[in-house]
Amino acid sequence: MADLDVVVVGAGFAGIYAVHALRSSGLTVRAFEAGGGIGGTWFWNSYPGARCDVESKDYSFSFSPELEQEWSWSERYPAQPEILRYLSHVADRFDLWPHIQLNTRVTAARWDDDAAEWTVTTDDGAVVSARFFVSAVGCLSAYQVPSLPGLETFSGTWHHTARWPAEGVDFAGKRVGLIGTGSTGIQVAPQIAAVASQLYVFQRTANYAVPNRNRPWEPAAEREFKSRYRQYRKEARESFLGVPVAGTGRPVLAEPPEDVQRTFTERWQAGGGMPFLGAYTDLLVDQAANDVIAEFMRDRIRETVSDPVVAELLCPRTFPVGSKRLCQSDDYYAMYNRPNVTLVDLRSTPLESASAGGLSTTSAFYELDAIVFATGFDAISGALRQIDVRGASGVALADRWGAGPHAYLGIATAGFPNMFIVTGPGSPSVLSNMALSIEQHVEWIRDCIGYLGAHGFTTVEATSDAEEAWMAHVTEVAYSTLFPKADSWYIGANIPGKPRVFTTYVGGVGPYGSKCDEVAAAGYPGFALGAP
Ligand code: N01
Repeated sequence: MADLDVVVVGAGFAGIYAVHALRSSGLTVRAFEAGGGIGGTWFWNSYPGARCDVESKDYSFSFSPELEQEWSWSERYPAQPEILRYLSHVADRFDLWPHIQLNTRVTAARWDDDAAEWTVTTDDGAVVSARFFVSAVGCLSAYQVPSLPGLETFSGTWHHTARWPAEGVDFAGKRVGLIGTGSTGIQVAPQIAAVASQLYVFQRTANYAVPNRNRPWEPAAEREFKSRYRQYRKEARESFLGVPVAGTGRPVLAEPPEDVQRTFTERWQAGGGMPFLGAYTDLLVDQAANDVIAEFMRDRIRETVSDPVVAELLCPRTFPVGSKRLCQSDDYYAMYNRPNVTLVDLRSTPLESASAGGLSTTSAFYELDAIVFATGFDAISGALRQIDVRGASGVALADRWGAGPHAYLGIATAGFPNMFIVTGPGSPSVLSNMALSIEQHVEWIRDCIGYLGAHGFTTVEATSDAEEAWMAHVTEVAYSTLFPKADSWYIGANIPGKPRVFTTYVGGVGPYGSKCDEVAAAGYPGFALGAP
C-alpha cells in the first residue's frame, strides 16, 4: 500500500490549493517545495518592483467566501511581498503547513506498473510512494541565464531576477547593466534607475507596456465590491480570460477613427492590459486591427520619451501587440528621461561577451559593477522536464515531450497514469488569470480522483487519441489568432533548440471549463480508467 494518496510537487498557488482541496476530500497529501518558503514564483521572484499584472481582487482564491471577505488587499495590483503574506495567511487559516515540506526538491518520479503507484525521490535521498502524482511546478519556474562568454570572469555581482537574494541587492551608486525587457525587466528597471549611478538597459526586442494606474484599494470601494464578490467570481469563471472584461463587442476596423482614439485613450487612462486588449473583438486575430492599437501605443511612447531617437528604439515593431505578454508599468518609458539611464540597442550592436569589468557589445564596452538578468524562463514544460519523470514501461517524460509538450485538456498526458499537471500544456494557463485556472484544475483533479474511488477504479490515464485530438484543437485555435506570429516564450522561441509549439489554449477560460466539466460529467471519455 502506498505511503500517501497524493504527492504534490510545488507549493505556489497551485500546490497550496491542491493540498487544501485534496485533503478536504479525505486524501493523505504531501507537497514538496524546493524553496525555503511557500509561494512558488512569488517566493523566487522577489526582485524590486515585482508585482502581479492581474488585479488583486481577481488574483486570489475564490474557494472560500470567508477568506475572500476577511482578507484585505491594500492595492489594485498586489506587490510580491503582499502576495506572499496572503499565501501564508491561507496556509495558516487552513492548517496546511504540516503537509508542506519546504527546502525539498523532487528529483525523480517513477510509475510502478505492478503496484499501480508512483515512487517519488527527493534531493535529501528520501523516497515516498503515492497513488497519484500531481505536478504543481508552475509554468514559469525554470529560469534561464543566456550563455554569455566570460560571465564567470565578471568581478562584480550578477543575479537573475528569478533567484533574487532574500536580503536584497544594494545598487546605490553602482553602474548596473540590465539584460531583458520583458514583464520582469520593465518592472525592475525603474527601481534600479532610482538608486544606481548609471543603468544601462540592454534591449534586444522593444516591448509594449500599458500603464498600471496602481492605487490603494479604498475601504468603501472594497466593501461595495465584496458585497457582490460571489457573482463576480461566477462571471470570472465564465469569462474569456478568467477576468470579466467589458469590451465594446465591435471590431476596431469597423469603428470611426475618432471613436477608436477615444476608447483607447479612456482605457489607457484607466490602466491595465486586459481591458485595453479586450476593447475590440479583432485586435488579436487581424493584423490590420492590431496595427491600429500598435500605432496608438507607439504614439504614447513618443509623447513620453523626450529623446526622439531613444523613443523610436523603444517602439516595438517586430510582433503584434498582445502576442507577447503585454507589460504593465507606470514609469518604464518615462525612466528613459533620467540622465542616468542609457538604452543599448542589441539589434544593431549585439551583446558579445562579459569580462572582469563589464559587458561588451559589437561596438562598445560598458563598465559595470552589477549585471541583472531578466532573461526569462524555459516556460510551460521546463520545470517538469527537470524532474526525471518516468511513466508506464519506464518511458521518460522528457522523451515523450521531445517534439513539444502536450497533454489532454492540459491536465494529463498519455503513458503517465495517475499523473496530473496543474495548468499544463494545452490549458489556458499563462494566457488566463492563473489563480482562477489553478482552482479550476485542482477541483477537476480532486473530482476525478473522487470519481475513481466511487466507481471502483484505481487508475486514470489520458488516451493518445484524445490527447492528439485536443492538441490539434489547441493548435488550430492558436493559429486562428496572431499569437504564433511572435518569437515568444509562449511558443518556446526563447530557448535555443526548443521545438516551436504553441501549447496554450486560447479558446477561452469559460469554454475550456465547460469542456472539462462535460468530460467529467460523461464519465471521463478520452481517459482509460483501470481497476485492480
Ligand atoms: O521574461 P521574458 P520575463 N540577450 O521571456 C531578453 C510573467 N511575469 O521574466 O524578446 C539579450 O518575457 C528577451 O529578449 P527577446 C509574464 O507572464 C509577470 O520578463 O527574446 N536579451 C526579453 O526581453 C511574463 O511574460 C509579471 O529578444 C535576452 C527578456 O530577456 C513572464 O513572466 C512580472 C537574451 C525576457 O523576457 C516572463 O517574463 C514578471 C539574450 N541572450 C513576469 N535572452 C507580472 O505579473 C533573453 N533576452 C507583472
